[in-house]
Amino acid sequence: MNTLIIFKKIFCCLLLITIVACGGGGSTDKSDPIIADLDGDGIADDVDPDIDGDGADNEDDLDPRDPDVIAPLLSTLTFVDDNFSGCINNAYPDPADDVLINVVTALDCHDADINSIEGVENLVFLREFKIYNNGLSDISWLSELERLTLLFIGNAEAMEVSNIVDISVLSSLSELTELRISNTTLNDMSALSALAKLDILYLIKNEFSDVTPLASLPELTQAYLNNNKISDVSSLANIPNLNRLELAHNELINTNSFSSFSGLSFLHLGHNQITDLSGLSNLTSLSILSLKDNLVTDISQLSALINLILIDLSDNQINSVSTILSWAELPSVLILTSNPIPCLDDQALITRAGSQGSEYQDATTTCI
Ligand SMILES: [Ca+2]
Ligand SMILES: [Ca+2]
Repeated sequence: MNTLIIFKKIFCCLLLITIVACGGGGSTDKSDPIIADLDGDGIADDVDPDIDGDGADNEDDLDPRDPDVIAPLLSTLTFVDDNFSGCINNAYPDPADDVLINVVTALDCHDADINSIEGVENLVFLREFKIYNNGLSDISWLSELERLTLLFIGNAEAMEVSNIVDISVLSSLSELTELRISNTTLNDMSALSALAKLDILYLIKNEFSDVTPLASLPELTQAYLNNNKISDVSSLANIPNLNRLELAHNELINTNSFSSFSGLSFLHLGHNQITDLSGLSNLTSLSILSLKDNLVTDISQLSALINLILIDLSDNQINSVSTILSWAELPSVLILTSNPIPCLDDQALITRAGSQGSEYQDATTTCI
């Protein structure tokens, strides 16, 4: 056989193998769901930050699998409240340089005389929304904002009470990590039980009494529940990382619910009707404790709380401070104003605070 023909046959064979290998390999990649690569950039979909290759990352893409869809222009949306519209325009001020709504990720529209947030449901990329101190009553427009991680609603304490009476929409905002609801007449927080990522919660000045919905929030570290109608927080004892708990101006009459809160470092129980501190005796992680304005007479149960940096016991009926005098060192700040303690002990504390360089707010005007 002619050597040229043999050479041609071998060459064709090799070429065919190459075509089959390359072509076959490519089509296998695209049809195999395990290594699907929609935009063919060599990065598999499950690890590709921009699956459709349209330049918008998946989390900023209204349809991460359609290269023809990213997000509508902000100028195509309408908002019924001119003041809300004005706040958005102030935040994204150049209408000529129109923006896609995927850049509208944070809005601070507090104190802006806004009565309706209708239209916000289209700002689906919103992650942080501050809309407190306005005239809102209907917050159901938040239901589509699944990316929200931070939300402030309600009014400041000094303002009129908020008209918001229905917060059921919040149960769908499962990405929330920080939520503030203040100065409302709300008394049912059950919508919050679904917010499994909630870390910081302010519910100041409302009418809540039952806090059990918070028991299912494993990430909660800070709860500010001042100015409500709470008398029992025992349901919160199993929240693993709860570190700061504020319950000033509530309806607590004892400290029994606190005996299991061993991880707390900050506890504010001021302005309640507490007489007995026995529930605090093993909270040895506490560094800041306020019992201001209660009905405490005996503080001997605090003897083990040697890690306290600040303790406010002002405006109580404390008649003995021997527990505090037995500590090797005073807290950095000790407040005993307006208590009937022995004047000799008051003087002793003044002297010790002076020598230790700590702050002592004395009981000189009320000591006996
Ligand atoms: Ca890809
Ligand atoms: Ca994309």
